[in-house]
Amino acid sequence: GPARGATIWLTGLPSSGKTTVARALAGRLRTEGHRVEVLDGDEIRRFLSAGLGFSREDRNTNVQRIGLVAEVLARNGVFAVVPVIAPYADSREAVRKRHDASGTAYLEIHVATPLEVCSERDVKGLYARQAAGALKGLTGVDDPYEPPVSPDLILETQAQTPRESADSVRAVMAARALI
Ligand code: GGZ
Repeated sequence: GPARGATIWLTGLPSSGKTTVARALAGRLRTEGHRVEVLDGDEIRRFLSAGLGFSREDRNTNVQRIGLVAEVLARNGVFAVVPVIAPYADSREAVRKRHDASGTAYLEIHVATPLEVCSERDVKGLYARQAAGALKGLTGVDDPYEPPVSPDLILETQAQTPRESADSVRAVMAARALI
């Protein structure tokens, strides 16, 4: 039959390693011949979500837009890999429901790198800017992050290489007969 797609959502704090794991996973899946799209939050915010900020309402709008695109792709046989913070449980649940409604597979992966490790990495300098008072409402510091209650997988990226994390996600996909 036709290829079965899925959305693989990587939720977690800034600098938790979402994008790195997403790229490693996508590369691996492409090598195996699967169709893959990475919907990166940073890039989406420059186009599809241009003009949105970081209020609860704007983050939820952003997450619903990305969820819509991911579901369309996944329903059409693509693996949509989504490294987006998605800090609010209710908006992640709405995305899952959208997938359930069309019988499209959805995996929620919690990139559970501890805040201290994320702020130490500080890939984009956001934690430093928050500490200096130049940025307000940073997820996990002075803005909420609601951890997933029952994710399909929890990644401890401080104890794993990106490749190992990608392999763990792949194992869940295999267990669900997605690959
Ligand atoms: C969180 C922020 C913030 C605040 C800017 N809080 O690593 P980045 O820096 O380049 O990409 C991150 C991006 C987060 O967008 P998402 O679409 O993943 O977030 S959400 O799901 O909450 O809509 C981050 C940057 O925006 N950034 N200010 N205050 N991340």
